[in-house]
Amino acid sequence: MTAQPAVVIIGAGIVGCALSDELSARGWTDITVLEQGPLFATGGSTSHAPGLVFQTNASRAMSEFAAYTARKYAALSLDGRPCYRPLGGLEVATTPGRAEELKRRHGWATAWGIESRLVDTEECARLYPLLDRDRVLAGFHTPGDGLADAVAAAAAQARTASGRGVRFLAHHTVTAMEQHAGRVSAVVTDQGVFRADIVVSCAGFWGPLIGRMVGAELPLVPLAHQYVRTTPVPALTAPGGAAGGVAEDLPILRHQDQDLYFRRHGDRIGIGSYAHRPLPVDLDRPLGGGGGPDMPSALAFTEEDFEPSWQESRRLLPALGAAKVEEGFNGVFSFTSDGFPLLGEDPALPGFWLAEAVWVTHSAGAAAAVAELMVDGRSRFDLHECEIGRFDQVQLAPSYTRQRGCRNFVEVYDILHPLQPAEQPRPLRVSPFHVRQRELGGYFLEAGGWERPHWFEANAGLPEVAEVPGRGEWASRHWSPIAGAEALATRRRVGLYDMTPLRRLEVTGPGALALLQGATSNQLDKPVGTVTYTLLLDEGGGVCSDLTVARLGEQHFQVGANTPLDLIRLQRLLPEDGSVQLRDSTAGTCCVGVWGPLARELVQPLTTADFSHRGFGYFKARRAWIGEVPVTALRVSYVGELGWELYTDADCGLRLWDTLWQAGQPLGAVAAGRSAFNSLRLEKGYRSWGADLTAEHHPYQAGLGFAVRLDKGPFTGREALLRLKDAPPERQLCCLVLDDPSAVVLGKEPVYADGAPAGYVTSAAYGYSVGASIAYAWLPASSAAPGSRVEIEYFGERLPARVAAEPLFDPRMEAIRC
Ligand code: FFO
Repeated sequence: MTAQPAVVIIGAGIVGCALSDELSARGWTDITVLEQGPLFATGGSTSHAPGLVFQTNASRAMSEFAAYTARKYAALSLDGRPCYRPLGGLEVATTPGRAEELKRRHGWATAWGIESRLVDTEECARLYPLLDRDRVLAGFHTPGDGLADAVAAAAAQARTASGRGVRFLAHHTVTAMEQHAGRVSAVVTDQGVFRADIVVSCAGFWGPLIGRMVGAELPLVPLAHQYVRTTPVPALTAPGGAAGGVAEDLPILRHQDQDLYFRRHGDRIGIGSYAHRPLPVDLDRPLGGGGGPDMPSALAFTEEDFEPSWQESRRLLPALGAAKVEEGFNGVFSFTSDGFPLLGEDPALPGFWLAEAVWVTHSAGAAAAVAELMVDGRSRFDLHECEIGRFDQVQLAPSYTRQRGCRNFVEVYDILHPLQPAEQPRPLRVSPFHVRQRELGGYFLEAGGWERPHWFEANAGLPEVAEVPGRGEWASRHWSPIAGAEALATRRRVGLYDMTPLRRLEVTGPGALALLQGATSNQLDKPVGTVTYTLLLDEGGGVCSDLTVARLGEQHFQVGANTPLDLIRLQRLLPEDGSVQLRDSTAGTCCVGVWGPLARELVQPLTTADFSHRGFGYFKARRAWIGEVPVTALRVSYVGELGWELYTDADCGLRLWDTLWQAGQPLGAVAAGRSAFNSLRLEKGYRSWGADLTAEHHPYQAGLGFAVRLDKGPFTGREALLRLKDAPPERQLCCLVLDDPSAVVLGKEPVYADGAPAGYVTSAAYGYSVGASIAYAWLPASSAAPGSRVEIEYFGERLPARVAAEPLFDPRMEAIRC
């Protein structure tokens, strides 16, 4: 590919236009934007979008996309008309539960650097005089939120891009994609063929149709969502009228208790509703648009669906008075199975990129992220929640996408506990131990399609249960004191943990070592039988994943990984000579972690292999039989105890579990769940990639410098690390201990240093064996020294905490190297 690849962008909605601007601003100008409709009111979701930009989101990346969008559009104008009005955003609570939720949202905003404040009823009424103040309990105000004119913002960005040479072609319908030598090579339209080195689908809810042209099943479901405009509302215009006259700059408003949002259109109010039944759209049938030929994405209004929302709108805003719904439509836009956009390059087809399922709210930020990935190979945003390769095959089934997408529509404004799993479709993936886990009364939550026991009711009788302290209502959800007892039993005796969902990759062949050496940071050229903890880095030194690499043979490695993106990253580095084979072996195999001071007493009698400390050292691997079951045993423990991960094929899994279980009974072994697991690993200070660190962080600031060997030869990220090694890090991952051991936080809370927001919590748990409430957090270096005093804001309260020396448990490694 030349330095200036030929780029074809499909779709001139707000995402395609923003991307053309972001790419051309970075010097890429050989860009053609193909649009099936007219320019720039194309008829897609952008054309009917009400344009509200609420920045606050549980996801930091999504908040940052929105903040970027607000900043960018605030500086845009089209023919002298501004494209964005920073009217501020107001969310109101009409129930006590929502009032609490607004405090949590204020926490996210503060953690992610978005200006916001919690306001009382009076202030809500002052900001939004149309409200019925008797119904409003509290509010959350974000002054930087606002209203984008989506079509104008698209056009303005397109105009800038055109000035740099980008071409925009209306009325070009894409009909096929051509490929050459394993890459995308051209886009075929009804008006001719366009050669391309890179194709980016920004086709919005039509994305699945484009995906199909290259054999990709996109986890995107188009859903209709109702939007209406009222007849004129006198209170909006009458000075000194019912509402005492209403300022021009009425904020955008959300009433999440009833799934509603509101904006002003001059003397009218626009109302959007998520309160109705999900209305998925089948792209294989004519859309039956109510909005005319130029507005296929606006479907006919189904009045009966809106009726309850209209009544609720009138209750919240009595000033609607005699106004009526003047016009309405069911506007189609994109939902995904996990609520995040689809960004990045399709792992199966080099050159085919996606920027789909992006709402106007996030449009410029998501486009900037994709442009950065394309031009620089990395982005300033943490994209792991958004990258297209994040799904396993089971999560791409059309019926999965539809069920999850519809669920996300229903839950869009719901109060969601961080552990709350989706209920459908379940169970999807189960380990071979699932039947036993059910017999033991497992409390299952779901992650990545896997059923994962968080604790077992069968352990309710453990004496340790009485030692476990209580906690607040929110932190008690999806939690039980039994989990604490399982953690303590692990530290005192031994626990069996189902590690089957831990992703495993097999790397074999004459080039296997060289591939892994070049891809990761630690020295892997070690004797057969060695396990190494190592990091997958990007060119900038950002940590894309942390891995364990077990050398099972000269040319045979088993890699313990995190997400499907790890496999993709390694696949992209595969040599063309076929000297390396790489596959994900997670499905079809299973793993039990046997950990605790009695682990050796449990396992040794079951095997003829030597499991003594001398015979089987820490971070070593070997093949063995446990009873009749052939296993690969790794002496690795993410909970910080003596013990092994025992891997076998799925067919023998149940036998392995039963063998270990029986041998464990006289020793007081317990089956233990994820809840105990997470507590133990935080006590031990082990990082969880994706929560505690991401590609935004480099190893030194994350406390992982020990996994870097700069002298081992070239590897991705080495040059960057040479620069970063001695530079004092601006911020560091820190271990915090809360003063009040009964105050348990859950993650994503803001941390204050010297009274000002300074960082955010990544993971948190109560540490049962150390008797402390633990929170890991990113903090500026000035506040990162052990002993520093900080505060964690939790539901609006500031909880005092201190930075502690880590790890809290077994810093001298006596429990684990014995
Ligand atoms: N692979 C295996 N086999 N087991 C795991 O639990 C995990 N992980 C991720 C992904 N791969 C895995 C990696 N996270 C340690 C810390 C974090 C891990 C895995 C292992 C660990 O034992 N660190 C020790 C030893 C370091 C060393 O000797 O180099 C330490 O930091 O002291 C689970 O998420």
